[in-house]
Amino acid sequence: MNIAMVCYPTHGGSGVVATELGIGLARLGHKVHFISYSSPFRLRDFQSNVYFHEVDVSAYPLFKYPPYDLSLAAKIVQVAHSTPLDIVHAHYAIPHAVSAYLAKQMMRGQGPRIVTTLHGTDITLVGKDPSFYEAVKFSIEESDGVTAVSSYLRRQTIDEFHIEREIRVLSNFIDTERFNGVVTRCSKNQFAPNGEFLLMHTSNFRPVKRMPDTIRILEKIRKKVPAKLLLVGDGPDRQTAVDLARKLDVQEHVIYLGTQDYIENLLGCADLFLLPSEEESFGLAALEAMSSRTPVIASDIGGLPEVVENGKTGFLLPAGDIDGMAQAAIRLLMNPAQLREFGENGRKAALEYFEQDLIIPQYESYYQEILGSS
Ligand code: GMT
Repeated sequence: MNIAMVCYPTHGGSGVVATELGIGLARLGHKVHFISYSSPFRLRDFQSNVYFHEVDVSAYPLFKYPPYDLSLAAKIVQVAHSTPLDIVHAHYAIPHAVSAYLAKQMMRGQGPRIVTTLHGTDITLVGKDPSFYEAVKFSIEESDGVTAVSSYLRRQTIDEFHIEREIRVLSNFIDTERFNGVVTRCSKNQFAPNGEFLLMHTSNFRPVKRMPDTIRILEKIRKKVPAKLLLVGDGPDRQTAVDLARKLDVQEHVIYLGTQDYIENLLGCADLFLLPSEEESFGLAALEAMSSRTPVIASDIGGLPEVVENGKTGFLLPAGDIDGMAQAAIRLLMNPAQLREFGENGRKAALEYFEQDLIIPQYESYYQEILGSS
C-alpha cells in the first residue's frame, strides 16, 4: 500500500505513535509518506520506503493566521498526484482529519481513503471547544475509518460528539526491544550520586499533566526515603514547578533535563515513573516506563487503567491525591522485592499486550478492511 501519515512532528504522543506506525509499516514493505510542517523527530535515521513531504505555509502579510489546514490539504493532493495513495492516515483530528477530508473532495472523492486516529486531547480538551466542535464531529463522521487509542477514548468520543458510526479501538504500542530498561547510555549515579531513589516524569508540562504534583509527591517521599526527581520535557508549567520546588525546599533534588529525544536511555535509570495527569486517553509515557521495567504511579483516570494494572504494574490513585501517590511510592520503594516484581510485571504486560509487532499488523488489516469496503 501507499500510505500518507499526516501528523504533528513534535514530541507529543500522537506524533510518536504516527511515526513508529509509519516506520513499522514501511518495514512490512508499504510505502509511507509523512506529511507535516517539519520532519517528525522520531524519524531520525534513513528508513527504506519512508518519504517526507514538508508543508509550506505562505506568510502573506494579509494572513493574521496563516491557513496551515489549506496548505496541508493542497500538499496531500500534490503527493497523491505523484504517488497513487491508498490511505491517508490523519493522526489527531485537528486539523489533520479536516484537511484530509478537504483533500479527498479536491480529488472529487476519487483519491485515497481517509483513516483518522483520535489520540486524546483532540476529543477530550481541544475538540470540545466550541470553535472546533462541529469541525471535529464532521471530520469523524466523514472519515472512511476511525480509530481510538483506548476504549475510554472511544466512549468519550461517542458521548461527547454523539457519534453513531463505528470507531475501532487500536491500542497504542511500543518497541519493547528499544524500551527494554537496559541502561547503556545513562548512569543513575549522575542524577542520584548518594544512592537516592530516582523518580522520573516526562511530558509536555501542560496543565492537563499536573506536572507540579510530582514536586509535591517528591517532597512527601523525601520525608521517608532519600529521592531525586528527574523531569524530562518542557512546557508552560515548568516555572510553576521551579517556584514550587523552591517553596517546598526540594529544589536541589529536582533535575530538569528539558526535552529529550532518546527517552529510552533515561527510563532504565529510574526506580519509579510518576504520571499524575488530570486527563490521559492512554498514557504512552506510562507504557514506555513499563516496557523499561519501571513501575508507574499514576492517576486513576481516562485510559490509564487500560495500561497500568493497579497493584501489579504500579498504583493508580485519584488525580490530585498527592498523599496517596506519595504513600504508594514510599511503600513500593521500601520493598525492593515488590519494586522489582512490579517492574517485571510491567515488562511482561508490554510484551504481551502492547508490543508493536502485535498492533501494527492490526492497523494494516484495518486499512485493508477500509479499502475492501469502499
Ligand atoms: O498528552 C498530550 O497532550 C499530547 C497528546 C498528543 O496528541 O500528542 O497525547 C495524547 O495522545 C497520546 C498518544 O496517543 C496518548 O498516549 C496521551 O494519553 C494523549 N494525551 C491526553 O489524553 C492528555
